[in-house]
Amino acid sequence: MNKNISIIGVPLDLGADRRGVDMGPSAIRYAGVVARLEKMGLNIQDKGDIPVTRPHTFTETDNHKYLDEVVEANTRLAEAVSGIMEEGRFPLVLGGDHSIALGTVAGVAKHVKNLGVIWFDAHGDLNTGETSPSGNIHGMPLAASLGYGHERLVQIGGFAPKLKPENVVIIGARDLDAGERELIKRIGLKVFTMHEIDKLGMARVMEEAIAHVSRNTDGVHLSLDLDGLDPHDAPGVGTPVIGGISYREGHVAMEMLADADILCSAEFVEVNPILDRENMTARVAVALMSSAFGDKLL
Ligand code: EXY
Ligand code: MN
Ligand code: MN
Ligand code: MN
Repeated sequence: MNKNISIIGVPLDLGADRRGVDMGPSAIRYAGVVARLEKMGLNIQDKGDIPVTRPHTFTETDNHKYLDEVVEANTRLAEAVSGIMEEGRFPLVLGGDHSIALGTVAGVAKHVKNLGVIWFDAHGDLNTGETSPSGNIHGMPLAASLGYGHERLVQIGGFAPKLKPENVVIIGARDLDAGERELIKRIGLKVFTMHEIDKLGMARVMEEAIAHVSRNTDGVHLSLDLDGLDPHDAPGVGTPVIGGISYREGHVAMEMLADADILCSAEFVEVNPILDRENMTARVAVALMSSAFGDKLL
């Protein structure tokens, strides 16, 4: 596993149209991410935050809120992530709302021919402007990375699509919109909903998920939305959905990813300290990261 990690924060909340998630990177740093990972013997470089333009007024383009600003921030992020990959380091991106996956995946996919993705989330993030009930771009990044949706989102980083459906799995889904279900069926996307996690257990789900994303790929990106966890364990998120992944299930999932040694990049998103209790969600994010990078209990 790559022991050289570059951290980059993205203080973006415009994709969620919900204030507070822009403070996610600060909350995660405050929770001690650098010290925790350094203690594990990893080489950590914190590259600071991507600049995000604050709009003066609300804008909406074809059911996409703040399209210009989200595209601009993600274009910058894609370049920064691509630069980290070029240096042979592992990009660890701190969100920010989940629209930042547009830039992270673009930057990583530029360097990894067949990129696998594990998408931990209560949601599918598979909407387009046509299907989105909210116009919030954080509900669209997986669709756009697969080549579906607004051309400006699909083309971030200057190429498309970034992902093939057979190289992607979603884990933890329990709130999918009608248009998202339709797309999942149409393109045959592998989704482990909470039903499969309850029935098979997280360990078996991860075995299957890891086999699926590593079969025909050259590296795997982990996109972890903290709302994939149960709101009891991760309350500081803007779109909580009850009945989610437990803290322990999250840990065994991360430990199995570390053992499989397939990750080339990761992002932890949707941490909103305003909605949190005692920075618990940021602390959970840091704990999950350490497990994903191979920290062991014994
Ligand atoms: N599916 C809903 C929408 O598109 O508006 C909710 C999306 C929430 C997205 C979150 C962060 O993963
Ligand atoms: Mn999400
Ligand atoms: Mn979500
Ligand atoms: Mn359960």
